[in-house]
Amino acid sequence: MTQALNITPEVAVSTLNELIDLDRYPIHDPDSEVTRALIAQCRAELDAVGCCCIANFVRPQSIARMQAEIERKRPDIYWSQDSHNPYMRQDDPSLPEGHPKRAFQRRSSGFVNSDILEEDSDLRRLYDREELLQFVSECLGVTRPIYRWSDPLGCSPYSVMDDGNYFPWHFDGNEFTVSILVQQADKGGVFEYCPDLRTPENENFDQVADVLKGDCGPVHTLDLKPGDLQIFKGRFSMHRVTPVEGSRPRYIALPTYVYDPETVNRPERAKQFYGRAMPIHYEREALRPDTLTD
Ligand SMILES: O=C(O)CCC(=O)C(=O)O
Ligand SMILES: [Fe+2]
Repeated sequence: MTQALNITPEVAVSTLNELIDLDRYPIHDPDSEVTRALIAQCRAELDAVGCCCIANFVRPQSIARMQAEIERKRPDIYWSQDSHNPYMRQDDPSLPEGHPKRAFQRRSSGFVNSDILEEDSDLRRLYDREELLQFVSECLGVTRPIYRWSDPLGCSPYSVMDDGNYFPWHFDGNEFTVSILVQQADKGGVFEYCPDLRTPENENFDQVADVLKGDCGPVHTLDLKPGDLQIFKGRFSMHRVTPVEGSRPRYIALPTYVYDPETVNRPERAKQFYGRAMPIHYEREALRPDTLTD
């Protein structure tokens, strides 16, 4: 944690300023006019399209350090291929064909899991900052506190997609994700999402099925650039990343936040994405954030 006893407020701000462009986005000063206006704008975007984007939020030097960290971690990336329905659950043959729980798409992608981030990783330092948590919480306009996620593998990983990789339509296991693009692919690797396609009360299976069949009606596209910060309600807005093409891979940092700090991914999802399930995933399997399918 940054606000350790021996760190002065000035040092805390200057270390945050190494990561975030505080000149343009002074989130360490939540009451400043600039920050208040920024929060209002993010809330309006989130209300309108379930997602907001802040250009050049993370400094280019910090993005360059994240990119170098991912390159150093290449040998430790967990690469996987799997077929998924949007809920990352197994097939349910009792349901009719055409039900979205029965619609599987092929994924291939890699993760630098959160537990192997380097000690002085810029992503780790960013995720640890109280100021970012508070800022994200304000932007979301939540009425109850949000927390960093307890999932040791999935709480703040880098997602890596090489030539040919695809990340199909799905809902997340956690409520909120902050995405920071670290490197853009030559071609493809575009983030597409359907704002609030389901709510905690309504799975909206019919419209989910339509999107899987190719209905572009509810689909929005986000043109992220390196350093941009996106806040996104991944548990309610179905999303995907289109196939990456070309020799330059797509790298993105995914720090995540939840309402219930105790929940973690189901063991099934932890194995699919991060290569293993740990005791915490089994111990907390029954603890779900809501009654939605995942
Ligand atoms: O790579 C992205 O932009 C999103 C990845 C994603 O949806 C996920 O990891 O759940
Ligand atoms: Fe996701």
